Amino acid sequence: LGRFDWEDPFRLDDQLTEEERMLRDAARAYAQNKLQPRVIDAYRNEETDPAIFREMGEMGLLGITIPEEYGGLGASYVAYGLVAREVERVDSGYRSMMSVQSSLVMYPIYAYGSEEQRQKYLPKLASGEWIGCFGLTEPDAGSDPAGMKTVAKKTDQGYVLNGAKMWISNSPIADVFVVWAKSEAHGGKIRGFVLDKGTKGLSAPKIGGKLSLRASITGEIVMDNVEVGEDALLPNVEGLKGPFGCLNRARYGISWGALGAAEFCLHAARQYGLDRTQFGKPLAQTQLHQLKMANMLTEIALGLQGSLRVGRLMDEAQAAPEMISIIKRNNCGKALEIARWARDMHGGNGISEEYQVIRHMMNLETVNTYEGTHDVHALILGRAITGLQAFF
Ligand code: TGC
Ligand code: FAD
Repeated sequence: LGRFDWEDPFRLDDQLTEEERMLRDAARAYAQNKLQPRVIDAYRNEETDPAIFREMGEMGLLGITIPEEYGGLGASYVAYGLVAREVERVDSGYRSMMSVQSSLVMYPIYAYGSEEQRQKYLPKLASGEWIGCFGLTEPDAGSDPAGMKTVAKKTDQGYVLNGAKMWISNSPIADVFVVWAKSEAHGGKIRGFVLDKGTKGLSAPKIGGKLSLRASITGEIVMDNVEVGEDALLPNVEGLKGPFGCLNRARYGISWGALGAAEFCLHAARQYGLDRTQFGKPLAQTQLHQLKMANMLTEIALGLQGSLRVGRLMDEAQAAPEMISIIKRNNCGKALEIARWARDMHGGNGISEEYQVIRHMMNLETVNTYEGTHDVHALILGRAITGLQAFF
């Protein structure tokens, strides 16, 4: 008979390589020792510490799938997912900072950029000296990015960009802005541009008052006649497949990350149930408490196996976007449900910052929405199942 470990029900650990386990353990140590002690204050005060990027860079956690010659580790997508899980075990906002930098800024520069752009940006983004952001969403174009209004017009020296991006992670503290715009010189097709902080006409005001993801700063990107040279254009991609190529990777990482948050919630609910006595016995000895934990454990175990499978396929360049929609949608939706259960199982204490489950619950509302909402991923899958598209 095999052994059973409730903390690793399907023996995920056995399915990892030695390098993946080492990276996972390093990320866990960093997250628990350096991020966990500051998260409650950061969340309460809605403060993002830019030093976190430098720390993550030193640990090698930024752009870990990017080849070593550009400052990455050349690690597997499974390793990337494991890191996301450890960081999000502490807070979805910290994982957001890491995954935007890695999948949405370093990846497009690596995959679509010129050699000069790779050399200029990747090492400094990998070390965390520079912070990056990714501007796709606009005030009137969220789920439907094809409806974007940002335009790039050709000039003698390069391009002039006009438009506004909304809900952009990291933007108020960013040095590097990957933005997507309709380029008139390319028949109105969507093209990517890399903008540097300080360029005239470029600003990134903070969006305040978020009740979710408060440890990760979010802002707008305003482009008011931003003039850039030809060298700002990402030369090697055209159309929506540019930003979607990045989103595939970030969505995949989120599928692991959300389950890290869910695991925190299961562990917290278990401990609370063991410590708290009502009606003369620990809550953990009641059938309802156990049923909820069994449901949580089952969803987490199944979700992790799904992410691992898709990660292995990504490493073989065999993953389809629809596979990523399944795991992003499932794992975010289930993690949110698990966090809500955990909040409930903590009773009144569940609403206190001290017990942390409500922070995860609030964060997961964003995680379930960004990178394609729960329903948008259902429509992507519905289209694949029927061949009929129901978006419009
Ligand atoms: P559609 O006709 O489906 O496709 C247009 C072109 O794009 C290609 N494509 C993909 N390529 C690679 N990977 C994918 N996943 C792709 N999906 C589509 C497609 O082949 C086609 O190429 P071509 O060459 O034929 O032109 O486009 P549509 O306009 O009908 O798309 C509809 C829909 C709903 C699927 C899509 O727009 C969508 O996914 N919407 C959700 C938007 C979204 O996810 N936004 C995320 C913004 S970034 C963010 O949230 C960061 S938060 C990060 C953090 O803080 O952690
Ligand atoms: P909408 O598209 O207006 O959707 C509203 C509702 O309508 C949703 O329930 C949706 O599922 C539903 N809906 C939409 N279309 C359909 C349809 N055809 N059929 C049925 N239902 C539909 N974006 C970036 O580009 N970069 C970032 O770094 C970034 N970071 C973010 C950080 C935070 C904290 C948040 C909250 C968002 C971030 N986003 C970012 C934006 C995010 O990707 C969008 O919020 C998301 O794609 C949804 O777009 P929307 O908010 O415009 O909602």
